[in-house]
Amino acid sequence: MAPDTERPVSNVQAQQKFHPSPEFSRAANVNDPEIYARCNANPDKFWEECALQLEWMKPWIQLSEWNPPHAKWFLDGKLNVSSNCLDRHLAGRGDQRAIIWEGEPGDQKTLTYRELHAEVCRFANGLRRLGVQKGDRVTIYMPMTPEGAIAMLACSRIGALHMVVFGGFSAEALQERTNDCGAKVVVTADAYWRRGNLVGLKQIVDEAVPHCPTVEKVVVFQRVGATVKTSMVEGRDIWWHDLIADTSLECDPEEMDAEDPLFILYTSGSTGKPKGILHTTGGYLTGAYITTKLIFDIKPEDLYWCTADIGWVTGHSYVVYGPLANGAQVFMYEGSPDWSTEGKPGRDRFWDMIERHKISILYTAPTLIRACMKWGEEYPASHDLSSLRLLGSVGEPINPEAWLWYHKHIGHERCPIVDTWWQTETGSIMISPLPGIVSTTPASATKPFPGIKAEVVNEKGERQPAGQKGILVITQPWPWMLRTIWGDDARYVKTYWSRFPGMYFPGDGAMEDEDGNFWLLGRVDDIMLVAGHNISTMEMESVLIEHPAIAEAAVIGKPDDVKGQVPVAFVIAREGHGPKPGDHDAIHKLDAELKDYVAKRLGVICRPADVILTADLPKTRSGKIMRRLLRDIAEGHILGDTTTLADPDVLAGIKEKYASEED
Ligand code: 6R9
Repeated sequence: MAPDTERPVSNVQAQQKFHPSPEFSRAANVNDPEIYARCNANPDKFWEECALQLEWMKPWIQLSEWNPPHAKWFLDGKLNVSSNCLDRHLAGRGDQRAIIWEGEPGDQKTLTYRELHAEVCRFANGLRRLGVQKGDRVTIYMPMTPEGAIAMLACSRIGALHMVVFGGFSAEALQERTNDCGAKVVVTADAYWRRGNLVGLKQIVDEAVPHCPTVEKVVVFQRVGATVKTSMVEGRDIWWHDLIADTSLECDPEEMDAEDPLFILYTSGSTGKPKGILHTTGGYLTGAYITTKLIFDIKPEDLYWCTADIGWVTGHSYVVYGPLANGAQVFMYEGSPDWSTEGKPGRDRFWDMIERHKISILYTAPTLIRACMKWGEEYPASHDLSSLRLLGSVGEPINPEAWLWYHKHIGHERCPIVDTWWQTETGSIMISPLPGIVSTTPASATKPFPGIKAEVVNEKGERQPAGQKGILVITQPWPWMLRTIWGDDARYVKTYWSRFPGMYFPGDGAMEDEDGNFWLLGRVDDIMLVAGHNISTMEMESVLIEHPAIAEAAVIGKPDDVKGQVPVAFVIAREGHGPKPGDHDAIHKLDAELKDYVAKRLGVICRPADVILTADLPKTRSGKIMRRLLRDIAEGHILGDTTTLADPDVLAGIKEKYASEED
């Protein structure tokens, strides 16, 4: 049998190439393919060119210093992130829209650059009034409203580090993160709207803060108002509007060193407590700025929408810092994709907003695309999506089927798709097409960004030949890399730099093909070893969702005495295509059909031992499937840490299903 590592990553369709149209290429921010050769030959020169497009209060004296695994960039350079995102644009586009926001109930708000600048200055003055100083930490626990971005920018203006906690996280998660970074102030809101319900953020803060000894003040933005009862703790809590009531519309930006910390953002690993990823000022902003400009091809006339919450790194780099550093018009939405402005379930909310606001660039996640596939194409089809010109994907490997659906039903075969691979730790995008010059293949994130050096290696750290699967590494430091883990530098060294000394280890499997395109294969721990063959769960999932009855799939390896591991597939049927609940004949027929189908497509070795039809899958709140928990179910273990699950109830349902359907 041929070594499994030579099997193609995906299927027939995956080999299809999609080229940007000549019109797109001609007008693109990058249309010279030479950029790769030029920047890869001399990355330092490129980083300097990128950073020089920002506004520096004082130039750097040395580009970088590398004491493995610690890097510094733009040494002694001084700048301020908020003035790069705001003040810099006032003369040229002060009256242009900066943020266009829609709340879930349909309320709207627009801020021009001048207005956003004033709001940021007022809030920054308010924070200073509360005693927040350069170097202090501020927890931001906010809904998706412009005030979340305002709070982040205000921190960066006065040199405080923000630590944003996703608004869907629990009091416990909020408390743990706040204590780990020792935040002095918590910024929150009374509540926000989600699927027609009010989520009381302030209540959650009230549960957490008594256990956070470093927190002195809580600032509360009034998003909802009288409909929700909000109790304020005397001496500790202050309304946002009271705090800024008589503050000045100007606030001098703090002169920050390029290496001064900008923010901490916690990312949960599969084991251990969350890691406080630390990013600094100069390198991070350079990355967010230049990747947004070149990958999203941002132009002043675009209306750009990244659907991520500001609680994730994607929200940091591609809702707030990257687009605003480019002076772009940014769209923000508060609520759920399946809720209408009339307060009823409505699965076309995204497409409705794209049509009404004439959004031209959409950046979202495979999990959302797969949900829309499951709902059916009639929802996007009932809207005019002709304003769209570029689509992006992030967060997980995008299965070819989902890529093609996105291309056809959202992009109408006209919009290039940028599949962007990166991490909280990398700060900004690392592998992605440049849409005007790179032809795409479904499910390949294509090429490392100019100047970024990525490779695929084997267990020993030796470079894998083209077409062979292995482990992704970044072989040279880059300006927007994390600097450390807050309070735990030893863990930084161990997690990212010890597996292969001198190389950054992101923890993802990958393959590089003959054309130098990268295929991301999921987390390294999501690789199964079936009878000695490496099988990526992602590959099997992609094949499963190509079956007409299947909308989503998660595959895990279950221990097996003979084969080491055998694949188990958890699948969700497409609406209207799957067997009716209780129709055991139909369920058995589909089960057998799916097993044969996978065996035929990928080889008998990949034939799932069990197929479990389920209504839902356990996902993190950012939409990543938690295969670890499915593994626990299949192995009959006590479930591991479930605190980052979006909906813990999902597990009980799957457990029951698993017990009843296992052969
Ligand atoms: C930006 C973000 C990082 C992990 C990463 C990888 C997965 C993200 C991906 C992708 C394949 C893509 N990931 N984008 N895998 N293709 N385009 O998601 O950051 O939340 O830190 O997650 O997400 O496994 O290692 P973060």
